[in-house]
Amino acid sequence: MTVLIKNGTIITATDEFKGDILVKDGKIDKIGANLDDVAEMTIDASGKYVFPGGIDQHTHFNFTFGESTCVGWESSDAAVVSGTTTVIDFANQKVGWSVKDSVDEYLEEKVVDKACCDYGFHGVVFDPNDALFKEIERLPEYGIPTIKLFMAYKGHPYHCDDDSVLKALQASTDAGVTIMVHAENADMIDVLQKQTVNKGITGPIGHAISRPPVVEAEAVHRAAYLANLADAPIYIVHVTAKEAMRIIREEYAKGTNIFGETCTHYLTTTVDKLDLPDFEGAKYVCSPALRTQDHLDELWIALKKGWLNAISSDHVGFNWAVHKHAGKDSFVNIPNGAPGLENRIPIIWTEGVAKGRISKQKFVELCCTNPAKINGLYPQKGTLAVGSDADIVIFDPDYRGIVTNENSLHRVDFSSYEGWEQIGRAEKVLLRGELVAENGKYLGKPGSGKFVAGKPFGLCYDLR
Ligand code: DUC
Ligand code: ZN
Ligand code: ZN
Repeated sequence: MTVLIKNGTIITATDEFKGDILVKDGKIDKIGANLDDVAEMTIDASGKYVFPGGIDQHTHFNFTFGESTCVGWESSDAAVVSGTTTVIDFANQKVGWSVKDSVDEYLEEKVVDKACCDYGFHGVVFDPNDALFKEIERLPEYGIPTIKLFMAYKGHPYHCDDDSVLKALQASTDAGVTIMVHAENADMIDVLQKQTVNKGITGPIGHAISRPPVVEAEAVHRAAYLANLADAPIYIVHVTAKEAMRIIREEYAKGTNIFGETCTHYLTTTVDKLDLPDFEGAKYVCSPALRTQDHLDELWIALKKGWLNAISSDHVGFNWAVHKHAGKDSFVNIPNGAPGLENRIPIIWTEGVAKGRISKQKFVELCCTNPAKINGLYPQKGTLAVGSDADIVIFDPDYRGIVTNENSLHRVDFSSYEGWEQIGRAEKVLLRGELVAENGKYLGKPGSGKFVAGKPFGLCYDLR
């Protein structure tokens, strides 16, 4: 299949120019001015921006919290219609299993015949034993160069103590595996949760009260020390607090190989949502907790300055009517996480680019290029270059709409952005040269998404 995209304004992480793109056999074959090749499909992109397919490197399909399991890969068309063509999902290690076997089973049972976008995985440690630390050295052979450990969640099977984080970091260095951590102090949270409940605060706001910024900042600092001791890079997922971000900035300036991302909701949604009446606040229970506006403002600056390196969705599709109500009597039991896979590209464009907080190039860097680098997928993914996969978004900046759950594809019973104005949208989306979405409609075939193997130490590409 050949596709010629004519007259668009091409945006990459570094450039902006008018030009044409020729796609051949799923790859970008040519980029230039006035290309006159004959193609099977020609797309006129006049007045549109043309940028690389988005990479959402932080999603949780089929995530289990307590008794609740959230929506899975059948909803991955929601990524594609919004302009995300690759998703890196967290695949949990099963207790007593290797990461490889856990991922293989997950892939076979939940992913292969459903995926609408290309995909990769981060392992998630559930069973930190010697076999696991040994296995970390082999993960790149399986195309999985990243693994996450939870410093939070005392008493949960996936909680990891410092000894596990340190051993994982030590195992990672020579192998080129990037250790990702959910950085919150588990003991502080445990104490504060009990004290908050004892004071009679059991509604969703208790979640934020028991997870103040210091809980995050302390764990980020500790993670940095552990990484230095192991002489390994470390990646902090979902940074929310300005204090935590400042530690990343300062540690990096001192020479620590520390990187971090934030997420759509931490840039756009404030903690007061947790106080909404009638248990509506439960929709916004995610960890770390939402923050006040001053944190949001500083996170935008951090992105602009390169102190944080990517924007992910941290998508978790728990529904409100059933899953979130597991915590009706105590916020402690509200499943953590919020949907956002379908909103990341349009909301970051709206709130970031259209409102002048970041440039178009920064948008591409944070939502496409850096996630590809971090996960060892660059330059196959995350950029528009000759030889790269033809994952391409043709974006209409003049579109205006209102986000509604009714018009969403994510198969969750609410949208975190209900009623928000949306500026711009993905008019057409190509995945490896195939037109897979147009004006919010998915045109592809579930199961057509392919696994993309990550190369070791994506982070070694210079992110700053
Ligand atoms: N951490 C995540 O990254 N996602 C959902 C819940 C959590 O604690
Ligand atoms: Zn987490
Ligand atoms: Zn997450």
